[in-house]
Amino acid sequence: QLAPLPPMTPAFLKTLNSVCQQCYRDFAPDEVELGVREHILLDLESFVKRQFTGARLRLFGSSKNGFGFKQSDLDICMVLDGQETAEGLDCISIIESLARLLRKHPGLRNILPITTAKVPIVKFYHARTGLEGDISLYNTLALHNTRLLASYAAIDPRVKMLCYVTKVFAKLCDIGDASRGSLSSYGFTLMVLFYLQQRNPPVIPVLQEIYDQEEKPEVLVDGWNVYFYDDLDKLPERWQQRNVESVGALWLGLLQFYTETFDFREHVISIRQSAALTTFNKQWTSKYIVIEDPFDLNHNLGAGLSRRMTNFIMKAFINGRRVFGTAVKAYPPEYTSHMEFF
Ligand code: 3AT
Ligand code: MG
Repeated sequence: QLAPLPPMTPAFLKTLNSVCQQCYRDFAPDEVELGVREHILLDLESFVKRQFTGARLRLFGSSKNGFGFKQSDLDICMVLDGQETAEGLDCISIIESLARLLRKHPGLRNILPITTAKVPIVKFYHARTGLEGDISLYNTLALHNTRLLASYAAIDPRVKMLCYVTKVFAKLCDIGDASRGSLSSYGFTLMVLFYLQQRNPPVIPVLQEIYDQEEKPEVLVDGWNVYFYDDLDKLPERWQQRNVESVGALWLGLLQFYTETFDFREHVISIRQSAALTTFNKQWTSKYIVIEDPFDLNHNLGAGLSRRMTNFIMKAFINGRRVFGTAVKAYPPEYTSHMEFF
């Protein structure tokens, strides 16, 4: 049980709000930086076409979902014209020959094929911009979840701001790197979106539950339904925004939600439906942090977390709640050691 905190003051909330807004301004890439990414993509595509004639490259992840940082990696998916899915393709040998080809590209360094992972990729370093990137094949669900995240980002500016704050928080607390055993950016973004859907009144709707027809349309990709309502111009006819909280209040609310309100043992973090989903229903009771992918319903983003890492993440949230939720000028050092930046 957490100790009660002194009441929040309006002045502190105002400061907190401007810190959150500043975080977005400081870290969001501008038009030029986004253009650079598109430029690299086109250059790589024409280079790859020398050997793979029908190749098409597409950006996904944070270059496209609205929550990118200046230094975020370039997530690229390659598909071949006339080939709908990866079925029948030898992805590993394609990745290996793609790596051999990319080694001849004058602007790239550190080409590294990784063929043992669930999704085989070839990693690269783009020397002129200092950006890292990877190319995967037919990572089609990722293209769709990128589009879903981008739609949520477009509904309300507070979505983006809160996702930036959370990503910065996660990086500073060392809890946001899946390759080192913690949670991916994607996982944290799903946590933010879920919270914004659960807020009363909600800040965002559940796009996968809105449809114009009698029944929910079915758009199958790799066996999963990737349908969601993406006609955002018409969204106001279907869903009215009633939440007027500031980003600062929402950030504090998020820390409170995940430290006080949300029952991790009982419930799944799931952005595809508004009704509660239980860990029991999903048979995902062995993990504490359970995050369901919005499309691949067999995929738990928290599956790779050790007990130790889970504790570390929860402690970061509890510390965050104290730091951002206590209206005093100076914090005792044990609260701030995690987050010198703020
Ligand atoms: P960064 O700004 O790069 O940290 P990101 O959203 O690009 O944030 P990643 O580079 O880790 O995140 O991942 C790129 C995309 O790959 C995001 C999502 O579409 C997909 N993805 C990443 N991790 C998973 C996962 N565990 N399950 C399903 N899709 C994932
Ligand atoms: Mg990325």
